[in-house]
Amino acid sequence: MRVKDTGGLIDTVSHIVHVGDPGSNTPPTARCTVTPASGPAGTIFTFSAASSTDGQDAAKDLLARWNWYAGGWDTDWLPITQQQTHQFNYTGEYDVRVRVKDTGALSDDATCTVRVVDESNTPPTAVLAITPSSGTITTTFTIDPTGSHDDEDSLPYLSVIFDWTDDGVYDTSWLNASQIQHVAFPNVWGDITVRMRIKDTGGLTDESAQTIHVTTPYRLFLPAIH
Ligand SMILES: [Ca+2]
Ligand SMILES: [Ca+2]
Repeated sequence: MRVKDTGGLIDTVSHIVHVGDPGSNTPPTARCTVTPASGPAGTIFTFSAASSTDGQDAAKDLLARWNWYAGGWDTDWLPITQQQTHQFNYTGEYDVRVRVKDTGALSDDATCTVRVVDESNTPPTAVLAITPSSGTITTTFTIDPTGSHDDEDSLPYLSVIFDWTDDGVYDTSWLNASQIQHVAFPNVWGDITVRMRIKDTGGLTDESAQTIHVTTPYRLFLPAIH
């Protein structure tokens, strides 16, 4: 780097950087663990990257640096065996990032998610109303979650997710709890249990289910067996 002043006088400084062939070195595998995983504001979370591994270097030779929020790194390079503690002042979910570096300067990132909860928060109550309670495969059912309630959050701040056929797999994304859904069941009939999970802004949940009966509108004539 050369610096020139307004009188034209110059000074120069240089730094050598080494660009090496990684050869047979392979990057480490970063791992992040945290205890506890959640707590109220002010909780001291303890983070560790000590379970990170590398194909060439022993754990004592691996270095880690930490990032508590989005943005730049918050620590220098430290031994991975050195635990880190951090507190968060506001409720929410935080993705804490760690970068682990081996002696060959190859690196890997891992993330720990911690949840800072409002301890005074109480869970919502899920209320699911499906009408009609029985119909055919051409019936459009009205799925009404709006009887649900929460002591802290009003209805539009609550989210609901549905498992239409009670197979344990949710079939929607998180939807606004103030929205009424209209759903038909053209491919299944019999007793169908619709399951709904509701979530408040603090992440607390409740569940409700209702069983409806769906028949085919066609008369099925089964063969008689003699
Ligand atoms: Ca390596
Ligand atoms: Ca609540």
